[in-house]
Amino acid sequence: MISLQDKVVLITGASSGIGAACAKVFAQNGAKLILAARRLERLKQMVAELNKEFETQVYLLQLDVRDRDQVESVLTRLPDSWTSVDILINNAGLSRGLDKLHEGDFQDWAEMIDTNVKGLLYVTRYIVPGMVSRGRGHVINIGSIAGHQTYPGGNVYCASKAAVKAISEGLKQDLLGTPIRVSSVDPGLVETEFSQVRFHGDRERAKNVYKGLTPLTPDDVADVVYFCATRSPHVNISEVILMPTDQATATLVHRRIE
Ligand code: NDP
Ligand code: 8X3
Repeated sequence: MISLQDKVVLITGASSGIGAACAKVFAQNGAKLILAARRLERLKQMVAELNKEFETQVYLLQLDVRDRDQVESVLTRLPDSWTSVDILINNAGLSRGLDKLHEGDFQDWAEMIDTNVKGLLYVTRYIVPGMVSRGRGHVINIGSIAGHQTYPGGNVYCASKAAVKAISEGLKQDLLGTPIRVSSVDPGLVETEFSQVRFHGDRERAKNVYKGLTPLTPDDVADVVYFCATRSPHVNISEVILMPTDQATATLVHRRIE
């Protein structure tokens, strides 16, 4: 097992859900954290919480991963003690809407493609060269079961996660011969703010997504991310699909009547 002590871990989308849970597990294990998201206030609250429990060194980045100039500017101007990113967790992402493709909203499509695909590419493009020159590093992308199976109304979100799958595979191929590892952690239903974001703030509709089943928690996913990050250097966990026991496929779930 690899120790995470003093490893520099950059987590995008750290202000909520899976990203926030990853921050906690990596803090618990002595890593130094660069936490990025658009909502800086949320990140500051998280640091206050983390500091109650752990003596974590944290550097915060207010960052919209869709903005390539901003990504370049913040990632190429990291303070000296934060430039050597050991682990990049590309987690920032979202779904918008569940409309049929032919009725879809252009703005929703743009947000998903710009965040889940282009944003992930931008961050990767600015971080991986340093990993290559230092001869160490690990990129962990948060994909989804939606990248493996398409579901009605999932169209563009599923396409964006299928793109993440292809990018993870392509990156690994392009880094072959270096010690850099690439993993994709691909969950099924996880209860976070994800569905509230998908349904543009409709909390009732969001709650119904998880009704009658026991979804994964963000901590369940963070646990798998941690597992990937701590294997021996010669072991690359390429892809992990994890789903709630109550879920068999992207569309087949077991709901108990409440
Ligand atoms: P949350 O909505 O709880 O968290 C999403 C995070 O992404 C937030 O921290 C948000 O921060 C950040 N984010 C969104 N857009 C941007 C942006 N443009 N720039 C920077 N950060 C951004 O959802 P989850 O924790 O569930 O989602 C995390 C990842 O997990 C996503 O990639 C999602 O697709 C994936 N996933 C989720 C599943 C689920 O069922 N919940 C299942 C499978 C995969 P902020 O708004 O502050 O910028
Ligand atoms: C999130 C899981 O099934 O809602 O990626 O698309 S799903």
